[in-house]
Amino acid sequence: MRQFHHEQPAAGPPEERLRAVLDEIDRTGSYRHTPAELAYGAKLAWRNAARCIGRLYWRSLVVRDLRHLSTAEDIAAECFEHLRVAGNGGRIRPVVSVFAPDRPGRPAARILNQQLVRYAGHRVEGGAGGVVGDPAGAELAARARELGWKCAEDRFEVLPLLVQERPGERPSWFELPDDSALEVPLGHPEHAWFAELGLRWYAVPAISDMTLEIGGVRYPTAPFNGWYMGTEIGARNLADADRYDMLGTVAERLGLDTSSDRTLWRDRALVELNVAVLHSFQEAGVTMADHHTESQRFLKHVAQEQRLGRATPADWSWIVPPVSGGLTPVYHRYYDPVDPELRPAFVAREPW
Ligand code: HEM
Ligand code: NRG
Repeated sequence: MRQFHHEQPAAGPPEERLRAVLDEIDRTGSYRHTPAELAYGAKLAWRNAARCIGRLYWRSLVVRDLRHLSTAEDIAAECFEHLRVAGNGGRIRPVVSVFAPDRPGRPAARILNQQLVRYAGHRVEGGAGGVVGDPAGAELAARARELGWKCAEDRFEVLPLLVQERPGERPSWFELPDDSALEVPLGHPEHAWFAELGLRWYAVPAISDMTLEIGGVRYPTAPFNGWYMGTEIGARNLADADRYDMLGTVAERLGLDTSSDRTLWRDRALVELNVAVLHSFQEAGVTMADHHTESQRFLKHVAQEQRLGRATPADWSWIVPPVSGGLTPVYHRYYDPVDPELRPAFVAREPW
């Protein structure tokens, strides 16, 4: 509360509001943020996110105040609207949708998905004992199937949204409407065969499994999104051996010598995969940052904050991109130390 009043001088001195908050806590065990406190708190939680390279634009976060909604149906409907507002036809806007908070003795509903849009994974019997689709979406797909979801077992099948209103209760599931999950088919600017691989990815990374904590109030249902940095898809989601594991296939189509690690066939395939991701999002008119640009923006943010007399805690191992680390300026320095107690923050959600 003091930080809000300090950074937003128009709100006046904090004392009167602090007294009212303490009084409300005495009477009810908690307190309600004003819309301005909620909006600023959410922006501060982004500014404080030590693992996030995208923080330059923290002031522009669109905060949707949906605290009056707590049923699974209402939450699902507004999550789909979140994706439309954020997707914005490709010009992606950073958005957070804040639903009802936990109250004393009365936890709020939770979204069980890691992200609002994610692909299902299906374990296939026999053979290599592998997974069709995204292994990171296998657990949720299994849960959705138990609840009656029928899946086509495609490689890129968008998972339904699972919302649980109370601990131990059967979650409700909701198929995403077609117009809510914008997707981009992947092709390569020079290799026509790349499109035949049938790869695609969704436009909006919207994390839905973190709790937004502001001034001691916990909002466990507060999905947020920005835009993708290409490497998240090209160097991790499609490349990791425990995700889509595409490097072998890409190297083979490129005709690379895969007989030894020393030919750097993985590295060469990785670059072309990342070229394809950036090229395809651009062609589709969907916002995406490359790791060089986003690194420069981040250091601009650090410098700007320093001029304002503020630290920018950052976790080097998350900030440095997973390809070409040393080519980006974020690699060549250290950052202010991370304090896990810093608030407001997006925190990993504890199981209930
Ligand atoms: C993490 C980029 C917007 C909060 C990350 C990561 C990247 C990134 C690359 C690391 C992810 C990983 O390695 O898996 C961006 C970009 C944005 C953006 C390019 C464009 C605007 C946002 C927004 C918020 C946010 C709007 C919240 C309001 C976070 C948090 C993490 C994170 C909390 C850590 C997630 C975790 O611990 O798993 N971001 N971000 N980011 N970002 Fe951002
Ligand atoms: N690496 C994850 C997404 C993590 C958050 N990244 C963002 N966040 N860009 C993935 O799906 O690849 N964001 O809010 O923009």
